[in-house]
Amino acid sequence: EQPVVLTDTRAGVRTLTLNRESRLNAANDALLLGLTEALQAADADPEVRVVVITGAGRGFCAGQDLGDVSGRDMTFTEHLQHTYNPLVRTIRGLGKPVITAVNGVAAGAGASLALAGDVRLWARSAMLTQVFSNIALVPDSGSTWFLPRLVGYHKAFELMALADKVGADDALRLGLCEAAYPDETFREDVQAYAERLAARPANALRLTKQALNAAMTSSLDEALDKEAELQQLAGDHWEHLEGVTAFKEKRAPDFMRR
Ligand code: T3D
Repeated sequence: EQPVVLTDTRAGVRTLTLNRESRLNAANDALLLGLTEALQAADADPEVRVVVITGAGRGFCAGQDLGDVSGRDMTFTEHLQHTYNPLVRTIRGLGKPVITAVNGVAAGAGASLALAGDVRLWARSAMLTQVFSNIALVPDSGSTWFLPRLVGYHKAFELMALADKVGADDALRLGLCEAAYPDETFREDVQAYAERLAARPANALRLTKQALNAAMTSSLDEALDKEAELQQLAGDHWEHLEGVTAFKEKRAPDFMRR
């Protein structure tokens, strides 16, 4: 049987592909726990500089597999705390950039996953829908946190209440993705973007991610203190010396050397 999360590494880019194609990669526990584990493994692997999460086939992720809910031996609260919440925390806490490469429909918790990446790249035919209210649930897996910060309270409420489908043009306009690429070249375009990111200074990006995530819930005062603390860690790293030396020598910096 095929694994529910496929792993591939090329040029410092680890691609994790959700692999339940016939169900638009709807999430069962094996997929959620497997993805979290694969992210942790990518974090620990020095060969990996950037992680991409994408879906096999025509879907990105259709959210919770609705075939798996009834007869479950966990409450909703327990289930979220056991599966989705550690996944979202792992993405945001990962010391490496995570790209969510939204190749197709992202629904429910799949929409939350699409929003959780540090960089969100869409195929033109991708679509996001906050389907939770279709089955009379509340948005979870971080959507109540991510979406209003991106589109404001009122648009978030509308998208959640009506479960409207957001296509690539609207996603670009609303700030739900950084770029939308033609379906035909999507996988190569994502790899090229990821390789650009992989060539950037890994330590500085790790600290930048840490600073931004802290600032999302902090005051300006706290953010200034955090910047001052993390700048020391960046400034003491060889990458900084390489960047400054390259600038003075009028050459491109090499942040990928060991
Ligand atoms: O702890 C907890 O459990 C709470 C957590 C909740 C988190 C959530 O994510 S709640 C939301 C769960 N997701 C949904 O409600 C989405 C249900 N799916 C849809 O609304 C539609 O399938 C889509 C809008 C995503 C896509 O529509 P479309 O027309 O492109 O495709 P389709 O024909 O509906 O789906 C294709 C197949 O995938 C189909 O199977 P079939 O008929 O070919 O055998 C469909 O049943 C299956 N599928 C799609 N989504 C799910 C699914 N199977 C199981 N679970 C799904 N979520």
